[in-house]
Amino acid sequence: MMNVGLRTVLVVEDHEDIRELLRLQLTFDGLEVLECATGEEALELVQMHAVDAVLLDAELPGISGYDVLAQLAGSAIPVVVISGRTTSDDVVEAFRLGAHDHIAKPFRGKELRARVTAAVELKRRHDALRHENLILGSESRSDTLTGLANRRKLEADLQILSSSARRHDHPFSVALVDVDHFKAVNDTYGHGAGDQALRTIAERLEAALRVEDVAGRWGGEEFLVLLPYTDLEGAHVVGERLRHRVGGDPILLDDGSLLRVSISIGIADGTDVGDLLSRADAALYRAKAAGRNLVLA
Ligand code: GH3
Ligand code: MG
Ligand code: MG
Ligand code: MG
Repeated sequence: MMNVGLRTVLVVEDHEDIRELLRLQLTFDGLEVLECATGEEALELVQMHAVDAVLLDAELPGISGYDVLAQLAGSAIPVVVISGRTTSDDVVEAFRLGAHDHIAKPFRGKELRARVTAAVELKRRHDALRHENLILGSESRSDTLTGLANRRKLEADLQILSSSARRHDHPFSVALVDVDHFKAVNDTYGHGAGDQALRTIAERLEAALRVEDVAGRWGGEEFLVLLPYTDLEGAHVVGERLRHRVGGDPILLDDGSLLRVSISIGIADGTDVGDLLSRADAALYRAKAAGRNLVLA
């Protein structure tokens, strides 16, 4: 996704000789150069290629450099305007339209290269930051073992879904899922196999749900499932489906052994988050006490 190799500059200049000069300057610094003679072509090229900066002639036939600039504003591609019009008003207008920099014609090669390189560097830092934010964003919401929503994400979704259900008067339920005798799995097969089993259980839970449902890891070997538009009766149906999907087929472990697991589920409906969770927890406790592998409200 990120272009970490060659950096690409798009040169937009209608005079062929000047375009040639600009290209030579930029390739000198190891930049990859795309070129075109009109603003129309420029707008097409930035759609088709990963462009890191645009060197844009202000005076173009057809749509003007300033129009191109205005259309690129907000695209995160820095634009360096190069222009024979060098009054303060022209320069100010370029910056007002979102130019990153302005170079007067005739240009000095070394200065031109420094300015374009600075624009490319800005884009590189922007990409790196965006990449970091994407990773941080998903890491702070997902559980590293199973890839499901983590507790923080579940708590946030619980607030959103329950208040939406309250406002629109829709039913809302949760299912608290706990793996039965999971300590024995670790004790018998080792912690690595236990982790593998949790990943498979998570996959099976997710696969058994509707897209609008949210399944997450509440902690340890406990999962919480949020069921929007679902009353207690519906939650019971979902709970039974989860119980069958998770416990139906044995889990194939890396060492070739087959592991059978079962889950107990406590369900509750309502829109008061604290009350909902404590009732689901109490129901789960009763399911355990009643012999496990059960769904109880
Ligand atoms: P039950 O719920 O049926 O009462 O029995 P249990 O054995 O599942 O309950 P308990 O709460 O005593 O133990 C839960 C076990 O889950 C403890 C721990 O070994 C295991 N566990 C919790 N988190 C993880 C994890 O991330 N990886 C692995 N491998 N095991 C975990
Ligand atoms: Mg021109
Ligand atoms: Mg537990
Ligand atoms: Mg358990």
